[in-house]
Amino acid sequence: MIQDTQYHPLNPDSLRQVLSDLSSLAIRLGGAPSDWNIREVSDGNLNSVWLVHGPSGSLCAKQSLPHVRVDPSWKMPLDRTTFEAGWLQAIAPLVPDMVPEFLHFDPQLFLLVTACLDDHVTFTEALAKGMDPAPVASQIGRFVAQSTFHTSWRGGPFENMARLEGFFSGNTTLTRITVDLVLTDPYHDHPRNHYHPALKPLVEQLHTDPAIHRSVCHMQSRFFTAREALLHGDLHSGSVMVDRNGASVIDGEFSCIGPIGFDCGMFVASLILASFAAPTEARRDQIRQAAPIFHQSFLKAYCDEWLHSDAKTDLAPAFLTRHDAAEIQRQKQEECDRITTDTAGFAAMEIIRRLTGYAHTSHFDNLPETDKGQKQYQALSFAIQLLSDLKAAPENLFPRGKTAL
Ligand code: SR1
Ligand code: MG
Repeated sequence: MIQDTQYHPLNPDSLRQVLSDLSSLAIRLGGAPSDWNIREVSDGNLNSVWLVHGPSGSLCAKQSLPHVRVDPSWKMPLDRTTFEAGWLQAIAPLVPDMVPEFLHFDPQLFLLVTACLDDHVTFTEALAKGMDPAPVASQIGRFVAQSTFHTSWRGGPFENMARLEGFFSGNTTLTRITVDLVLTDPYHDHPRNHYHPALKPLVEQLHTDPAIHRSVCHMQSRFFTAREALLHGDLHSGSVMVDRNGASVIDGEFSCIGPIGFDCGMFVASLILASFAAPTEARRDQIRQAAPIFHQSFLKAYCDEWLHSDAKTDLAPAFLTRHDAAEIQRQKQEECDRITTDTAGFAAMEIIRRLTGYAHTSHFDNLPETDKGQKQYQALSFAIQLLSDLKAAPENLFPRGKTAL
């Protein structure tokens, strides 16, 4: 049992002291502690984050607070950085070029230290500045495929999965937030919900329409019972840092075991939201096209792993299927279809909660008020259409005729 007794929220002075006592980090930064520039850059909902620069190197320090950072009255246990550290260490060997390097974790201070992604911005910010989203979408498709395949029943012996389940099932604090904020609150009146007044008729539909509630129950059941792989758990565009060389995924504090389509759906939802918020039709189409690009990249990388990975697995081991190419194809198709349907359902729910729940997207922030209402209405209508008919949702989300692939 981890004791919280030595915990205290850090400030730049106390962080400087903590870092100076850790020789490998002090050497990385170089010079004397007084030479280090420590800048607080917390902008997520939950934690404190600092970037530290010294004469010879840099790092990023992230500490849990005993409450939600943006709402100190919302008290919260500290263990989220423990799970973020566990997630980073579990997936870094699988996608080493797509996550920041793990440097240190202090379980008493709940302090996680990683490499600093100097000169990166969030994918949200890059989208707002007009970046072509296709290369990042393609890269994140590979990221989700590689990080989930190798932490799934198919990517290793069942003992690996048992170990991951044992650890990440403990992340009940942040999984509770996902369960409430993403999977439940938007479908009834809840004091945390808020939305643009133009969305009122659609919100009433979300609260009362039996077809929507049936789909919500189905997606909730997928989330709880489809124990497929280790997920990032919060893969929106703010969890992806980009520079001109590519993308790095951060913020794995919501990591949990669940359906692979959950991570896919979170990312696709960010693209769909950004496309509806786009200032011109051309830009809207460009961002919209990145959703099928992500999806195709995911499917290709996932199937490549399936065919070429030499992982020892207890799920359909090669000797059961190697003489029957059609059977392999059938199994792959079935699994890809299931992930794609989950992707569409969870994407719809993520779009809905980012417009009507507690934690909104910033994609629409800079639009004039009337535009904002109108564009959010279009985005929400699209998500409601997806969720109302889950069978048709994959084709509506990734129309075959319109894909650039
Ligand atoms: C109280 S936390 C609200 C949201 O912020 C995080 O980034 C997750 O998306 C969570 O749902
Ligand atoms: Mg985050």
